[in-house]
Amino acid sequence: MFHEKYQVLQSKLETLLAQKNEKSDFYNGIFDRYRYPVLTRNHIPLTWKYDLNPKTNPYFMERLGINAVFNSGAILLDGKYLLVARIEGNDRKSFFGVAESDNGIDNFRFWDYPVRLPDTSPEETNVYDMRLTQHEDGYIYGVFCSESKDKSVNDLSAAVAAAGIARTKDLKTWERLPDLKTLRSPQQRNVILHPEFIDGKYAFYTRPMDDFIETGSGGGIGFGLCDDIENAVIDEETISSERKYHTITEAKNGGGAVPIKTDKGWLHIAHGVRNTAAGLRYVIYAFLTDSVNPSKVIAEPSGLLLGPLGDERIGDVSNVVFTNGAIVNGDDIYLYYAASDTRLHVATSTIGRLLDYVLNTPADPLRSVECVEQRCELIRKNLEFMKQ
Ligand code: BGC
Ligand code: BMA
Repeated sequence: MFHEKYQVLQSKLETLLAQKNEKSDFYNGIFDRYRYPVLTRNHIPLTWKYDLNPKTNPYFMERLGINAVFNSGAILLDGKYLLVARIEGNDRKSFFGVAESDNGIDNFRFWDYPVRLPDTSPEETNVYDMRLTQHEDGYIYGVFCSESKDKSVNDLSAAVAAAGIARTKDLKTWERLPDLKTLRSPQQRNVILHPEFIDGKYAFYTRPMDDFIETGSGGGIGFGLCDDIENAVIDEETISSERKYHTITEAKNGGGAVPIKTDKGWLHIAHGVRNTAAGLRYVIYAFLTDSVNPSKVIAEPSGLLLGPLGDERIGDVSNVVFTNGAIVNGDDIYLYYAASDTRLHVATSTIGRLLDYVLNTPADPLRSVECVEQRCELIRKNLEFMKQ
């Protein structure tokens, strides 16, 4: 019985891992969506969940269940598409696991063991949302959220979010560096290391916030420089893409994938959050910054690039899409985005398309009356064009 059960589950897993993905019929000309998620809780190896010895597990029970696989860092390494996914156990603690595919859209398979980050802080309770930066100094950096209990207040749920930094060359052996210190912001989440030196310094996109959830006075996606990555301290954070009233970024925004270098500037794929009666709604948006000064926004299209659609809307934290990784291969872009903190999807596009999108989608005029004018102008041009 035990052996049979194992065979059934293992062959189900192999079928899932061998499943070919295909483009869905979603169309907007900007990117393609795919029929199947690339990673789910069902992609986790059985060895991570079951005790496979019938003597110690006579009922063939899950001993350590997995609840969700989602927000994932991404990198192309030696021709392989590698994702460092956020995996959440049934115990609510997140950790990282590397999944590998040959083509970036299907057959992602987890390596034998999850990532073991050096344990450098007894206070750290949870880690999640790693951004992988292939830096010009030769290392791959993983910058992630490191969460601890806030013991300064008498509230069981009070927490502190900081940016943890680890580095590696192969995603197997990781060296942990001290967390990023931002002297003017008490909390940090969604921090990304820029891939190149700026003025000879390491450059980080930050997300200044006053509180664990609320950004408070934090005006948007921040940017700051530091001299020493082994003791990273940022004094001043300037604001790059701003939060704005009555837009998709009203409540918060934050970096997503590591910015992509193009001949027109740095392409950013980030997230924006607004509040609703049903809780926070997370969407993905894009903008372009200056080639020389990557914090200076030079184009920011109106509204969302990708929002939760259909089944994507439903999950542990519904009405959320979130990205923390993309892979560029030639002109092709693979954007990994998670739906509702539950599973991971891919969307594909090209640098050419996304540059056309950021440069030619009009900016948000911020008021209904002007949005109508903007749309009427499009309609007028179309009707005129169709008459010809
Ligand atoms: C969760 C994150 C979430 C954050 C803010 C953390 O405890 O693990 O998924 O983004 O709280 O709500
Ligand atoms: C955040 C993120 C994500 C998550 C999102 C929605 O603040 O850092 O981990 O996907 O909330 O819960």
